[in-house]
Amino acid sequence: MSKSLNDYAALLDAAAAEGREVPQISNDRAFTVEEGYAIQALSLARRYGRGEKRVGVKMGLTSRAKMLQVGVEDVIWGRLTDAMRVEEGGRVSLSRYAHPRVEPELAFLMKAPLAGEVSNVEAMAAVAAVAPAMEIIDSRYQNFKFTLPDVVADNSSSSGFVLGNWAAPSIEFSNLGLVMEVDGRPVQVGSTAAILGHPIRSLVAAARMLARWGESLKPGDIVLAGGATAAHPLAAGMHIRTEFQSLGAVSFSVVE
Ligand code: OOG
Ligand code: MG
Repeated sequence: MSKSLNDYAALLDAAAAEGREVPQISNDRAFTVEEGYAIQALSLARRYGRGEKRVGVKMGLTSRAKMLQVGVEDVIWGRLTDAMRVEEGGRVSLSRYAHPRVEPELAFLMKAPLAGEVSNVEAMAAVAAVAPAMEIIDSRYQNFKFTLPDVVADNSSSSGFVLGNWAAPSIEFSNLGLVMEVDGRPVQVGSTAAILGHPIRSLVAAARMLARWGESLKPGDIVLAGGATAAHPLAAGMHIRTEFQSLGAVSFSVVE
């Protein structure tokens, strides 16, 4: 008998909880992006059932560099929970992950609800603050390889995030230079402009895409706009720091 969507959700949830790899669902059977989002919702329901709280969403594949790195060319989204939050300047343990990578992102903090078709101006008006951020992504699939429905089912590879200090949204954040360093050596250099030409477009896309799934952005939600550069693999002993023009820096260390 073939597996149900809930069976795949259970499989991916267990893989994420234990930091291990599973085969791609698309090796098993053909499935749609819609089914991918259904699996994601079922898998996150398991996390909420264990007491984790939804704190926002992450947008993915909003830059060319990211699309090229993983070979998927559609904007995607996933859910963030409180358990994924890494304290600024804190430590992450590799044992929690299968093959983690880190990427520089911009984060939004919402002050008003946002849902459906909205303009850039309407999206801006719903933002309380912006912050420099990094996302730790960890595909649960072998070799970090997946199709669009696969990655969507896997909560869009989401597994951790770290936020720097919040700044007023009146700061011009459309084209801020950023440098991501490992142990003081630059490994990625870019700009927030790589995120859909302007990161606010990622928030507009979030409002539209969530609405399709009966979800919406709420006051207090965090929204990660998507990686501005390709992601960098993590290894034990690394100190990762990203400095953003005007916004300051965000950092963490990696331990065994
Ligand atoms: C998919 C998630 C993409 C981003 O910021 O573009 C993403 C992946 O790269 O595994 O988080
Ligand atoms: Mg990301």
